[in-house]
Amino acid sequence: MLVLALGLANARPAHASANLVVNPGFEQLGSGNWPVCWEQSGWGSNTAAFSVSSQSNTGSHAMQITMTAAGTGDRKAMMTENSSCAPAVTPGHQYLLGLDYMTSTPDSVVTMFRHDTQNGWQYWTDLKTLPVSATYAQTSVETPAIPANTDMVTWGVSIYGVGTLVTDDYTMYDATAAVTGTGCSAGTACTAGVWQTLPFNSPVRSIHVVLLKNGKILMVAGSGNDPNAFAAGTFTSAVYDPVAETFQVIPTPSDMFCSGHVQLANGDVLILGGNAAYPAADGSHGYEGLNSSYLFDPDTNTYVKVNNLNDGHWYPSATELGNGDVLAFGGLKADSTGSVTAEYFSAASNSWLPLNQVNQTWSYWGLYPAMILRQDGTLFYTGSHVFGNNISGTGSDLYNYTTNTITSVSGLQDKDNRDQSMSVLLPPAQNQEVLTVGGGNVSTNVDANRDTDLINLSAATPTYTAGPQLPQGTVTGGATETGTQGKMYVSLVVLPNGKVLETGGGLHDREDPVYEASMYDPIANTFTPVAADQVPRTYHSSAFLLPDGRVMAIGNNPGDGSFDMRVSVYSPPYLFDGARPQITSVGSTEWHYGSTQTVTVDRTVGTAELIRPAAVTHSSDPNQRYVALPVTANGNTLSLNVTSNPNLAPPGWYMLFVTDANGVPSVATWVHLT
Ligand SMILES: [Cu+2]
Repeated sequence: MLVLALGLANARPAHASANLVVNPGFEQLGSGNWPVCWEQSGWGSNTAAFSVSSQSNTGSHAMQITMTAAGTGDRKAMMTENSSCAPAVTPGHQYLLGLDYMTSTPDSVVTMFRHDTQNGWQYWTDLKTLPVSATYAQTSVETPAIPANTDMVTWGVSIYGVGTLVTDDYTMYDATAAVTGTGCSAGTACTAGVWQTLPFNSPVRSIHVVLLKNGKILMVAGSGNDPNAFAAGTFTSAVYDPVAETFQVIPTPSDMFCSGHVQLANGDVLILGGNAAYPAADGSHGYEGLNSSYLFDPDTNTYVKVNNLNDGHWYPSATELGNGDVLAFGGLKADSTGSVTAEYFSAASNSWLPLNQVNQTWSYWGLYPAMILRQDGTLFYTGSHVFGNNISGTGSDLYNYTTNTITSVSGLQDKDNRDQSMSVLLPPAQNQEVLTVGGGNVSTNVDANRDTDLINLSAATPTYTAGPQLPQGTVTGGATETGTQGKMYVSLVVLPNGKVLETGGGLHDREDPVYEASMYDPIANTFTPVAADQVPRTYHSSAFLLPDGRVMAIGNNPGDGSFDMRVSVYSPPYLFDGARPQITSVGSTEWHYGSTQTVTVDRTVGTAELIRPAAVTHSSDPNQRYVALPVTANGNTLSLNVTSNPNLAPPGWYMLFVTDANGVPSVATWVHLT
């Protein structure tokens, strides 16, 4: 049974880094209704009882320890000593610890353990005795510099006198004073980053992921590729709060399994199509596309129906235009054949236009065709799609909706083996360069390839050219890929340092996951291997940027029909490379095209950028983009130049990052561009 927790407003100030404590408010309960990532600890001769208390500071739970007989030693609730739960730390850094507490005994003290890379877990230090308080008090303490050879710590509050201690809302931030040029002391994390498998699972089959304007994450399963759930009419989705680490399951009105999705200018999520039927046992029909459409409102966490599409669409893609309208294409229609109907959502009328008001070329663009908006307002079909051969011709086109014309683009390598490839508009969007990576073919079941292709869309005649080959990884069992073996269902994630994380995927459709990740540098045109996610991420998986600068990966639906509910989080090398800059104020969060915006920061930064929040599924997020904001600095006050071209940054909510000269980004602030 899933424990629901409604996030309450958190009065804490913003911090420059992510909270390193997992399950900080005890909202995630595991076996025995005990908080995941917390363990009962202590030593000596005394009598005490642990319990999860409803006397919470925020959320629903708090941690209570009552000592009825003191003697020797202590009792404490500690973060569990494993890599999923214990905060990872960097030697030499200092950390600011915080919590809310009530205690009736003066014998309560914040206690810290460290994990020595040679000698294992050991007691490190006591940090602060907590004054008696009958109501919730907030306390914080800074650690000494972390000793050498320490990669993780745990901490908690020890009680060693008779009384009751209640604690909640633990925080831990890297508080290292700003230093530049001192380099990274975190070992391999400095170049490879670190993956963490979270200690709790998604409550739903997270096939679709949309990052919302409030920093929470909509995860949509619909029937979740489970015909029994479909037959029972059981459709699910959930909203995950990555700060509180809580899930809220959302009533879901239709089977949005393999639908399309895109954020509108106001932050609502437009969801289109989905699954009207699973294939019939007698083979009389295949998957059938749904023609219904909904808006998901992040303010109320509800779906509101809008008018139907003109056609059914299972596996459609949707691209927001510079005027805030949406063009959608592709997928299978109600009779299981490919839909050739372009669909146009008018933001002004909040509805899909009737067929006679939509320009049509009656072209078939495939399933989840990657349609990227160009700076001139036309679209680029990159060649990335799902299931079988590509469209006929060269497999890639320029498409002008207004003039209703299509121009083929040459140069895409091996165009019929780009099924389940991924494309991304490279940072910055102003350069108009697209990268397409990998792919295979579900019908012929060839090994997925290592091809990458680059194109400059601002050229007079844009033409793909071959890029460097993808690095190779290992498959299950540990064998290393050879020859031309690469990946399909690969994910590409734009990062605030202007690079692109390439992660996940498999050698074949729904099987043979490949364990490999790399960092693509658009300036050097190189892929540099980094640490790999240890969870397989193939069919129905997604990876996406979090507002705190980490990357989350979720989902995997192998051929046996199972679904991997684990959640991975990647901390890129930039999170280990010195202190992070901080956005200390934003003049306004309502931004307009062509304006100059003022923000203040805590120290010198190099760049500022807007990154559009993810709306990703099936290696497809054609709206993903990083828009550079030219900076004029006057001390710590920055004037940011906002593009006057809405086609470079379609209207909506964006994550504003600042990044220092070493590529270390701030945590994002949300701004609304219209
Ligand atoms: Cu699917």
